[in-house]
Amino acid sequence: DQAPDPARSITFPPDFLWGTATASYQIEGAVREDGRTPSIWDVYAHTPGRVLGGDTGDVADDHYHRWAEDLGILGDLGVGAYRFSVAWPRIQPTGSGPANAKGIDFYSRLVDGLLEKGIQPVATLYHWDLPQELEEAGGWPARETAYRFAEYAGIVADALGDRVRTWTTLNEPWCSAFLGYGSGVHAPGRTDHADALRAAHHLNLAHGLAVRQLRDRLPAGSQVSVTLNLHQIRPMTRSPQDLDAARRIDGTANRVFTGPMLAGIYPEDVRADTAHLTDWSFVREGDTDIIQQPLDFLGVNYYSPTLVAHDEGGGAHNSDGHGVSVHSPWPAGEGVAFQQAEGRKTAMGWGIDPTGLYDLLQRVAREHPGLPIVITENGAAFDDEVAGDGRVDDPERIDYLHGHLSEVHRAIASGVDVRGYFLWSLLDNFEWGYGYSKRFGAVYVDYETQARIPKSSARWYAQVARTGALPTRDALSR
Ligand code: PNW
Repeated sequence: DQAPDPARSITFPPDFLWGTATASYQIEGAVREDGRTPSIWDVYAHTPGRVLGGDTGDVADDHYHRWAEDLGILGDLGVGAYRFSVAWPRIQPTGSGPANAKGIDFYSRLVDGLLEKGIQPVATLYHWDLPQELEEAGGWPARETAYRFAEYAGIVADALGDRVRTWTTLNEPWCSAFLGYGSGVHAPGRTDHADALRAAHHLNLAHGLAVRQLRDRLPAGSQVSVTLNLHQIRPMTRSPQDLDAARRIDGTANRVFTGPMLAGIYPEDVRADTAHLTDWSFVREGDTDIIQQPLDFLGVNYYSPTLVAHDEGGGAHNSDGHGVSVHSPWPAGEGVAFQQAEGRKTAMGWGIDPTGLYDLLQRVAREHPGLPIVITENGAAFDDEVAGDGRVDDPERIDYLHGHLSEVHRAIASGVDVRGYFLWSLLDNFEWGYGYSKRFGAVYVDYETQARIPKSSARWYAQVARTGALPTRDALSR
């Protein structure tokens, strides 16, 4: 590769961390091996009608067996970091008790392999694969699950803490609570808004308890974080009704997590907007002190903005903010209509708007000064195909990444402390309710042969990661 022409590129800070991300259930397969028990996603995916095409994570990318090959691909990409998640049912098959050594061994090998290649491991403790046994004991609406999670966090910290420097407790607790227990489009597929709010609180509590466990066990200099899919909410107009719709959605999308985690409070308006569902007595004295733990950075996942308007009809619009579902995930969503953006969309139907990422970063920096940010996921699904010559050309993905990275750069230039960026995802994988129909990878996976084919976006991203420089749009089109 040629050195970037400074006139035709914008440069990121020299210590900016470039990475890619995956999650255990989406790539590993090997669901019955080495003592692993079913998670809520195994049960959900095996329930007819839940996942598109009846797809399951039984085999996925077979990464559990092909991890060494996948490390080779990561090495070729030249990224400085790799974000993966640890499958709780591999570590504690019943959701409590002693560690399963074979489960630990898998992640231990993976971490050693990353370090050998000079790639920094970034471990997420929970990317949605709750041991089914814990769901049967009540799942996240049950307080006990938070204590079980803290115990599990301690086990993983003891096993990997000597080598993993960067930790994330939860990935996107909004999805776990409101898609899992509210709209039911994610596992375990329950649909009760009061339960979803209880789940949100117990996920918050689990985070706080786990941070304490990590701080007690990890060596000094370790970094501890949480990843939120903060919604960049855009009211359709500045009318008081649209602004109020945006405020209410912001409450259960964002502030029900950032409030207790970063400020030690549940916002009054969120409690008031959901008072018809619950009296919030599940929040016990002292809980918010546990939840509010100092963090080394905030992980932010961003894909698309959320456009909301007051709905004149007053009826609940059943949407997840990106697509339509039968039950609404929004406990305070009565009278709110979700709109689709004009213009280009990804294969998920999500509008492409890189300025949403800029606005979101500005908001986090304004409301939480001094808290560094890492973009732990950003990326897009497109209808990638293998051409006759065996190549996968994905110019739309390059354009998507280019647009979003330009906005990250603009945010950094304006003073926002963004420390890193992780492309979702390294590999095409099991895209939850959409099964294998949506491809987010920089690397194409042939699900018949398990062949990995780096897409043109992988080569493009490798150059960006290696040089720390983003070609200008002008250079991109030449
Ligand atoms: C995130 N929504 O999921 C997850 O962290 C990844 O595992 C996933 O593959 C990726 O984004 C792409 O979807 C989300 O409905 C799923 O708002 C659904 C929503 C948001 C994020």
